[in-house]
Amino acid sequence: MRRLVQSFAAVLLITAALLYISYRLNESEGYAGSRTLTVYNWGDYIDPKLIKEFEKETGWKVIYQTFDSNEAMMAKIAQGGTTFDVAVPSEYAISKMKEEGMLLPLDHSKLPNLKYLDSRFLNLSFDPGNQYSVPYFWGTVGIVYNSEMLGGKKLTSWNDLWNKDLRNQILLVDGAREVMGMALNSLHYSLNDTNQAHLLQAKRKLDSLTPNVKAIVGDEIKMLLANEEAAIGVVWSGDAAEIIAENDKLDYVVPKEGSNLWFDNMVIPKTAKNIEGAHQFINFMLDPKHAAANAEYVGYSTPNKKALEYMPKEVVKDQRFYPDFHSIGRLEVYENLGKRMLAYYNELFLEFKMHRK
Ligand code: SPD
Repeated sequence: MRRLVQSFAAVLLITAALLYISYRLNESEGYAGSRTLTVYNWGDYIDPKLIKEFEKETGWKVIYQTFDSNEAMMAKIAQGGTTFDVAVPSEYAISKMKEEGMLLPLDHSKLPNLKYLDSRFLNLSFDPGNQYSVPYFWGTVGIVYNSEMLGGKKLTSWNDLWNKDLRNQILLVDGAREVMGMALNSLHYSLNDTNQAHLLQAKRKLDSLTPNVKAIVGDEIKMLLANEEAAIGVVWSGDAAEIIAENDKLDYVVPKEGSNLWFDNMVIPKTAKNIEGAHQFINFMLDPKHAAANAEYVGYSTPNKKALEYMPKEVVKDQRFYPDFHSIGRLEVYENLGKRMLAYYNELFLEFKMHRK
């Protein structure tokens, strides 16, 4: 009898240990359980203090993972395995994720802080009625440059980048749409162009930029430019704002041929496990004080109108980062060009990256 009790206790102990190990594994892999909320966001795109504050306020434990492109984010969500409760795609990716049934509709009754958003960022064509997504940050793509390193020269155009004097001076953001868009705009084509001859022409033009390109990089682009490792960067506006805050010798311009106006919104993927927590997180980030703290920390432009009241005047009045985008006719929003065309843009961009090696 004693042996039986001992074996039973041993089995119980082993089962408990296995359950604990599996729980910890799931937790570290980001499988949302009943007490956890898994958030999938761009790198360097949140004030970490807000995550702590959210955990304290709601009791959810946040598992936070990052990505560096819409393509990587969509592939990871589609692949399953890890389930995410909140993600932050850009507009064309939202349109694609909707099309592919990857998103859950939002319950607006659980998002009372929606009222603080500027209506310019609501009801946009990629998500009418904001059924699936709510604004997080927005911005443009442009050129950040150090005019002192360029002998006092000012840049105004994409085509300035092809100047032979700029050998090894340019850092490019690692984004297929951004880099292909720059080449297309430099040729006065739309950054949503789907004409194969135009796309090949843009790719050839990119290849001819190679001698001037020092590197194609992710978030480290900010540190490299602020430390004057290169004179020029093709970047998202929020990164430019952060770089300029570190080194005021730099300036930011949206090139005269045209550029991209983008929107990153919060969504709940279809595979989410913690839908209640996901709504709480989204609503928390929409709180004006939280949105202001977040914008000040990451440097990107907030779509939260009320939040602007809590931010320094010189920040929100800076037309480089808070432009009246309706009056800038030359800005275009990326469209969802369909699976095959998006894959083609990626392929051309990858070939350009290979060409540099
Ligand atoms: N480091 C955070 C970068 C987020 C940029 N999102 C911009 C996407 C534009 N399509």
